[in-house]
Amino acid sequence: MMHYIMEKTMRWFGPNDPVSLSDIRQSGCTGVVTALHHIPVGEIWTITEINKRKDLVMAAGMSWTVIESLPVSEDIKKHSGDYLRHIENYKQSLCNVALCGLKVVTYNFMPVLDWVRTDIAYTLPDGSRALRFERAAFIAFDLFLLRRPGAESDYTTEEINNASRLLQSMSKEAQGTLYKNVLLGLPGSDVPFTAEQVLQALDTYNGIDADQLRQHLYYFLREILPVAEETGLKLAIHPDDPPFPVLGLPRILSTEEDVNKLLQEVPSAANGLCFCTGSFGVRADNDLPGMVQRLGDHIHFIHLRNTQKDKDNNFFESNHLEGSVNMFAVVKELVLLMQRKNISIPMRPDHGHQMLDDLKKTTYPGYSGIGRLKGLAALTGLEMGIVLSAKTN
Ligand code: DNO
Repeated sequence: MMHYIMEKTMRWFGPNDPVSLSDIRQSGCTGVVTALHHIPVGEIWTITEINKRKDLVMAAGMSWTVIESLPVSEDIKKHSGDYLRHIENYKQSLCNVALCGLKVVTYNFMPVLDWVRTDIAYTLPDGSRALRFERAAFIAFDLFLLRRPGAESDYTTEEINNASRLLQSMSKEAQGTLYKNVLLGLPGSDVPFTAEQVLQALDTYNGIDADQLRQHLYYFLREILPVAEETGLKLAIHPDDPPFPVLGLPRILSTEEDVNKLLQEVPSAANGLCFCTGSFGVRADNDLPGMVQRLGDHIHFIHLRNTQKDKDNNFFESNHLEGSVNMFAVVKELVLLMQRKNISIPMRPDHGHQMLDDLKKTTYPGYSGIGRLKGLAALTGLEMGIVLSAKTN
């Protein structure tokens, strides 16, 4: 019997990424996950541009089979402006990437912000740094820095008082850093966004509740899935990160129930998930090993990451094998899934601590080289132990 193992990949942000392809290869990856970030959201990825990127990856001795991400425009999410043209463009991009030999397309349907943390340099006892979400800091941002109209009604009096106390204890500089950190997940956020701009973007979702947003997702998928099916591509939607509503925005992919709704509404083998343990794992009601058992046929790409929660619902990104996610149980189910289906599913260690020499470097938050290498090494060992012990039993 063949023992299938996960295809090891790392995310690469392209030629400007301070982590090089050779760093990624030396980490033990056979594949790279990347995207054409220079192409504006909504426009077509041309065959020339796709092949240019593919050639770079291949010249470094690795393959490119997973895209992260082929972004979905805000217009598509809202059914506004140019959404019909963007959907046609998306279909064309899918045809082009399939022609170039790519297999999996990751995307998300989170309004406005892709991911949210309050601290991107949370120092751990050993001196390394992690990403963190602190609820009181987030509430302080929402109420007192962004000043979102109506935000008070989302929080309890105790939460508001805690947030206010926290803000008062922070220097102006720390408040500025908090403001910047929360908005890092806004695409194109190298440019600082003003509170007015952010409020305006949030305002465009007025009248779009979770049900409406779901309908927009299903519409989009009904349009593009036939193309994915014909070309043999698999679609992998990334869950909400963090998996609960933020800034009054609707969130539609936080739980197993959300995934089930999506799979029932738009049934297709190509309609699947980027199974991100770091995102789903923040909710205690998500049973991750069970989700692998039940949703396995639709897991097309895997992000392995762990988080450590505390009683106040804060969390930080912990070492890959330590934290609230039982990584052994998850990887065991993934191994069983791959063996049952005789396939190898691509995975990447999601994020890593900024540590050792990387403490001196500026990299994309969560995507420094050494921390991810450490995560990959731990996960590879865990997987190998599971595979080998199953073989000898
Ligand atoms: C964050 C990533 C996300 C992910 C997108 C996929 O570290 O996991 O930015 O790439 O949500 O569309």
